[in-house]
Amino acid sequence: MLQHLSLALCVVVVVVAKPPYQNEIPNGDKVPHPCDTNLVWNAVGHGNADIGGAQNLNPFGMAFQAASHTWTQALCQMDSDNDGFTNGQELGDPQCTWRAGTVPVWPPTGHPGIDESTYPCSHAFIG
Ligand SMILES: [Ca+2]
Repeated sequence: MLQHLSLALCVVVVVVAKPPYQNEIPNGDKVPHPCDTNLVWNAVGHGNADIGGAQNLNPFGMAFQAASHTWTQALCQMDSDNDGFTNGQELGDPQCTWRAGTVPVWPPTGHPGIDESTYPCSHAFIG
């Protein structure tokens, strides 16, 4: 019984915890899942939609880390996942004018760390 309660609490913590850098990139809490745009990829810089941490960074996460976790012109203009769209275009900041604490002008159009055209959606929810 105690094990079940502990597991349940862990699940609640994972679901409730807000990724720490969501507010440091435009639309960080609205990035669509490449397999289902009704779902949000919460851990934008990571290979798993909902699990962050220092490991399992995707190409955007590595670039964001290299930029000291700051939305810079260079990071905005970079195409981290090589899908033909800049990080700014995918996150709804095509002009690279967004600053932390402001509302982005446009909604996100894709995921900056995942090439949607090659993402294996049959394994999307395994991580
Ligand atoms: Ca993408």
